[in-house]
Amino acid sequence: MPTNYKRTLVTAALPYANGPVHIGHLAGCYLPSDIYVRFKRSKGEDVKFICGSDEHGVPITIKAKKEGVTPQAVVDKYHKMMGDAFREFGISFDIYSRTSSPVHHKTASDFFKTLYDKGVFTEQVTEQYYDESAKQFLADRYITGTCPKCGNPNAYGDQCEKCGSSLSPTELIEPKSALSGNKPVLKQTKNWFLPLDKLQPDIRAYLDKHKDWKSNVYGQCNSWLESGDGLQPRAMTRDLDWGVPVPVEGAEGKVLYVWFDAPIGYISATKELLPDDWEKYWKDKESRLIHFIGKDNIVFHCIIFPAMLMQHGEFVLADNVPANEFLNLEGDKISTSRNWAVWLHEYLLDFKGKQDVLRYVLCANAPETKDNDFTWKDFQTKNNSELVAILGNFVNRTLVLTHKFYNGSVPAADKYTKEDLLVLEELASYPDKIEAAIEQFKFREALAEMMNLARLGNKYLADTEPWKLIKTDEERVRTIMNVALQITCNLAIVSEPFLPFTSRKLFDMLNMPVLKWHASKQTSNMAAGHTINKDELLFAKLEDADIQPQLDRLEASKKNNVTENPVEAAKGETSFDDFSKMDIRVGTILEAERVPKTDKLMKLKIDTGIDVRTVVSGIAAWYKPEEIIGQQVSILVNLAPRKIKGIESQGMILMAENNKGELSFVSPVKTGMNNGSLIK
Ligand code: B3M
Ligand code: ZN
Repeated sequence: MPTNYKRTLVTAALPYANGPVHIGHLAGCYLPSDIYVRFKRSKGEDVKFICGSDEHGVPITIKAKKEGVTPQAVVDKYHKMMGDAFREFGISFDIYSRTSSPVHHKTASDFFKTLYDKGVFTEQVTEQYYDESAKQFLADRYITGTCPKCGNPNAYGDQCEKCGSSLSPTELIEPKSALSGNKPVLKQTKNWFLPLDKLQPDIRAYLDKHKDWKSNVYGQCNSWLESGDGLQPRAMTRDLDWGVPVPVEGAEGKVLYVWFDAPIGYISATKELLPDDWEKYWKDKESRLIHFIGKDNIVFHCIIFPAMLMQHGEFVLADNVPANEFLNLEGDKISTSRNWAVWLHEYLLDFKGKQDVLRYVLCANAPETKDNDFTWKDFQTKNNSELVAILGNFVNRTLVLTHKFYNGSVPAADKYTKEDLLVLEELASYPDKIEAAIEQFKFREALAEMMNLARLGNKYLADTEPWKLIKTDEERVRTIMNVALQITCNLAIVSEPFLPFTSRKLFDMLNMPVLKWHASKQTSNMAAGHTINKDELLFAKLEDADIQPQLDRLEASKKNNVTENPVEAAKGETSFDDFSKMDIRVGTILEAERVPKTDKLMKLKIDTGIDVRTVVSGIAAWYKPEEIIGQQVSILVNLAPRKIKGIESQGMILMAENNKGELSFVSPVKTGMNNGSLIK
């Protein structure tokens, strides 16, 4: 970490305004960034915390189409919802802006123009998929198909979510338009590319200066640079109508690539926050830029955005990008479409006033070095046996006894014993331990140290037993309670970055002003004679009945989503005439045998009512020959004959296939449908 910086600009990834915020978002980047910023503020450092909604890109337009509303309506709705959720959870952005703002459009547009005028971009005419019925080019997520790497049938044009490969639309097997379900055609279009291949040496040099980054981040960057042919030129414009218009001639109907404009959103939001002062955070060499993100955003923040900034020339580059891995929920990947998530706005309804409990559990389980799991059982346990039993218990005992013995007035410490001195020494050592962990982005460790301080307090009370001693050595109890109150006060200070609501309550109960970080290195913040306020419980025990509704809700989501694979998109329109050309009949299987040397194929003899014919069908994995003799099936009888494994197949049996790939005959459900009955 550089020591000679004067100010820090902290950004948290701009979430797409296409859905509410869930615990994965919070744990991935908003909570760690908030802890970091709150800590810096407590230290009295100059820090600004920037975020906002990412309101462009295909995720937004797809959502709009699904909901039958305009993209603007989508982003308006979710921008407000996300901003509210962050605020409720104490995520203390200095600004929560949005990329549809005029400041941003101008900033992003100017940025592009600067690079364009410098001749940074290469113009390339490429073939892109085009949906003829929707009359639209199909960027990124508008196109789906089978992943060439892992065979996932629902991969997107830019990425396969199953195996994580980054893809280009033309790599997809059997591409399909997400708009119409039709097979798209290739059509020529001109776009502007950032020549990352040529910029690779500069990016290499930049990364080499940051070997101190988290190993998951540095490692991922390295593999981008070193695998295959290294970096490739990447289009920075798209043929879409939602986004920042490309500000050059001949670019009508094109907008900036969302990953070009979104990170510039950090700059725009800083401008909006500090119209006269923003440049010092972005252009002064003594400013430190830190991006908090999730692991799926690493390449954009560590390679593409820095490359853009370098080409522009005026801006500082990120000094660190502490990306987290993913948080799972009850052993399963969080999924918006399967409603497998804990939504912040719903949590607030069920656990009113318990924002800090979720902050605590998410930080304690933060996916800092590997994917991690959130479970409701663990949530309950951490609440009951850590927050209630350790932190809450220590504070409560201290405050209750202070009221009981001294009417709420802080007793003076008289003579310290050796034991007291050791405790005070240890008390003073915590801030540095916590600080060191936070500065290394090890928030779990920092939180654990904070809790260890509460443990120290508990142990001190358990060892000294002031509630017993009060009968025999009142003098000694004064000192003990003084020490316990000093620990409580310092807990209020060091817990603030993690548990801001609890910290505020603690300061209120102690009747103290909010103290800054440096005070936590002292052991005499509570002056003798100072009167504390009435105590209240910091945390309440959670019963099984409190978390059961959450488990039930997840169980219901599971039932609604029997399979992970969504049902295939509808096919394009067809005409009745086309459909009527198919001659589909009820037939009965007379004979069945497996085709030798194949896994799947069966040779069937079928009575179609018209004739008896041979059909080869790929059902051997699902049916045994002896089971299906006499079975009624549907058969397309006018399909042109085809040779399969040397056997002429004269028709096709209709099968239902579910999204697990299991097959079933489609048979009449009523008896009396004689062979040759028309299916229409
Ligand atoms: N909106 C992706 C995401 O929400 C994207 C981040 C932009 S950060 C500049 O994961
Ligand atoms: Zn894949």
